[in-house]
Amino acid sequence: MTIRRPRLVAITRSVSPAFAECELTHLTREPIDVGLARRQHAAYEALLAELGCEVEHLPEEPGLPDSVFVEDAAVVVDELAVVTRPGTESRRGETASVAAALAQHRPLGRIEALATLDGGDVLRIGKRVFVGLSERTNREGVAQLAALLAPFGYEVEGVPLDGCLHLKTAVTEVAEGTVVINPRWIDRATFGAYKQVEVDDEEPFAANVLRVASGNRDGEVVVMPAAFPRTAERLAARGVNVRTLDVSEIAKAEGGVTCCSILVAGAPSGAE
Ligand code: CIR
Repeated sequence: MTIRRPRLVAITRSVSPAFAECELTHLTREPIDVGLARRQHAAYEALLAELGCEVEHLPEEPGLPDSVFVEDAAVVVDELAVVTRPGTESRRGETASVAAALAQHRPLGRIEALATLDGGDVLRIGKRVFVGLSERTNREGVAQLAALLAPFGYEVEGVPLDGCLHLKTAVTEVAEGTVVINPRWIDRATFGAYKQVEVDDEEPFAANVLRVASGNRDGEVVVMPAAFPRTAERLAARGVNVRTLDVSEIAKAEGGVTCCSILVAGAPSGAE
């Protein structure tokens, strides 16, 4: 029998040798073991592959410390990929190679100066697109994204946040209609239309989880850092299929599990 599975491409890039010089906004700099970060990142890619993603690994960028965080360079919906203009100067060089990779999968749109927008600030839930008004993303960035996505029926809204780097540091979708949220950084009322699972008080960074729906035998899986077992337990109690990874070195760079990939859903592929 032929089973037709939806393709799910995961665009990734290895940890730069300059990773220890990453940008930091809310965290204090701690020594980063770049070798360990690379092994943790390789395990992340291996897990995505195991979950049924086709991993498209971009070449390393030795001069761009934060280039492993590909999520910030683009926003992808079914109809379009929007190449961002990252809010920090040191990261603007990351977008060209990501755009070239995405051009194989989607028509491209672009956020233009003087707008700024980091992909980590963009949370799409169905046709609603929430955009964090963070230190990286300005109102012009929200307006340009809204104009690019409006023809496809997406409603884009700017959302204030406080105390964390990106919107998706504070909230992500874990299952259809359910978010995991840290209400200290974001107003819960903004997400009042969804069921909410709060992070454990001792795990403020646990709201950044990666939902992978690749249609493989495990069904839908939520990937999250192993450092947050209490929140993982809360999600598992709701029936979420959680897989954890040790990403300690990536966390020291203020990154999480969504930041290290861009998931691009594709047409069904003939399989088995
Ligand atoms: C930065 O400050 O830009 C990086 N050190 C961390 C970016 C993390 N990206 C993300 O949450 N989407």
